Amino acid sequence: MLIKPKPNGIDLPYPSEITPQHVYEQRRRFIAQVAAGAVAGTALWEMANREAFAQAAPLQKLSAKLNPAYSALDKPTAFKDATSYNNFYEFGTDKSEPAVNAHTLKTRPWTVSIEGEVKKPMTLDIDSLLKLAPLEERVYRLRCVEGWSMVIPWVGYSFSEIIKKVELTGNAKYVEFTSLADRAQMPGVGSRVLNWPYVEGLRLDEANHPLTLLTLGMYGQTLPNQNGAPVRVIVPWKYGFKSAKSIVKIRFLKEQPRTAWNLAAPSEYGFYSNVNPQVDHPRWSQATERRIGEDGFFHKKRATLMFNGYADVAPLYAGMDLKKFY
Ligand SMILES: Nc1nc2c(c(=O)[nH]1)N[C@H]1C(S)=C(S)[C@@H](COP(=O)(O)O)O[C@H]1N2
Ligand SMILES: [Mo]
Repeated sequence: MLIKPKPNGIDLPYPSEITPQHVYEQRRRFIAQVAAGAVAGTALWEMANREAFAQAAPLQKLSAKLNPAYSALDKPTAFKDATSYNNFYEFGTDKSEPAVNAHTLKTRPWTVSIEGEVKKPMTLDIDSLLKLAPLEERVYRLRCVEGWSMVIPWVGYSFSEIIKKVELTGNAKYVEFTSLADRAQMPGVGSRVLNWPYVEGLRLDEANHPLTLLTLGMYGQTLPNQNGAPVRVIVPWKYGFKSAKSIVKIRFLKEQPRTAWNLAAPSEYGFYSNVNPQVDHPRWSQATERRIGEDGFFHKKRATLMFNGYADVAPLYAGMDLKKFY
């Protein structure tokens, strides 16, 4: 077998090169479940997962043209991994729970209300959002603050298209994204881990940056519920939690919005939350990460890149102390 030099400096072969894919995927899941103390539940969980997909509204094909200028060359994460290892606390705090629980989310009809400092407030349904601008496919890295990452071919268009459409007043300096919080559809909304609804926000220039993606699909189809159907935002140079799922309201504001994670733990989660290997989380290092499906459980982690590798955004933060504005 050919051993290639590794782009991340790891000189051991990836588990994917020494073991057939289905075997190492199985093994990885097994190890994760041993760690979680849930081995006996493996087969049951697999079944529940398949069943949940069968119960959710079927995904629809979306035609989107790949935007190579905005696509990472990294190998995309397997669809199965991207849809079964999720953070979506409205459906439970365990990584496996959203895949099993999110079939109760009703994604049509669905509207997004756009309000605040705009000249043309409007409520758009999903069909209008799908038609608002040409759909592009963009392969983005997404890095969670917990130290793992994935590579996902998203479908959508720059959020700046929305900004153009609603025409801002001169007072708009920030944007706030609000996720649905409906206890009837979302079992996790009964818990007190976060103040519901889930709220996130960006500075206006961040929201206007072409990389910020109004996201309506992934892997050539509409979003699976566990990934934030029917519409979410993806901000690839920030930690995953900035990328709010299942959005029902977008508000343009004069003042910086309070965000759900910042309210929950202000010393741990700031407003900016740019991926930055030099600024540690108070409880762990952010210097390295594990790529889901590639870097095995006992594998040396790969280095995290400044702004998750999206160096284009650096001018947005010129002159700012990124330790202070974490
Ligand atoms: N509404 C809502 N949005 C959310 C979250 C959440 O719990 N609720 N989790 C965030 C976190 S921590 C991450 S890492 C990403 C995960 O997105 P993915 O499951 O599509 O990979 O979604 C983010 N968006
Ligand atoms: Mo995350």
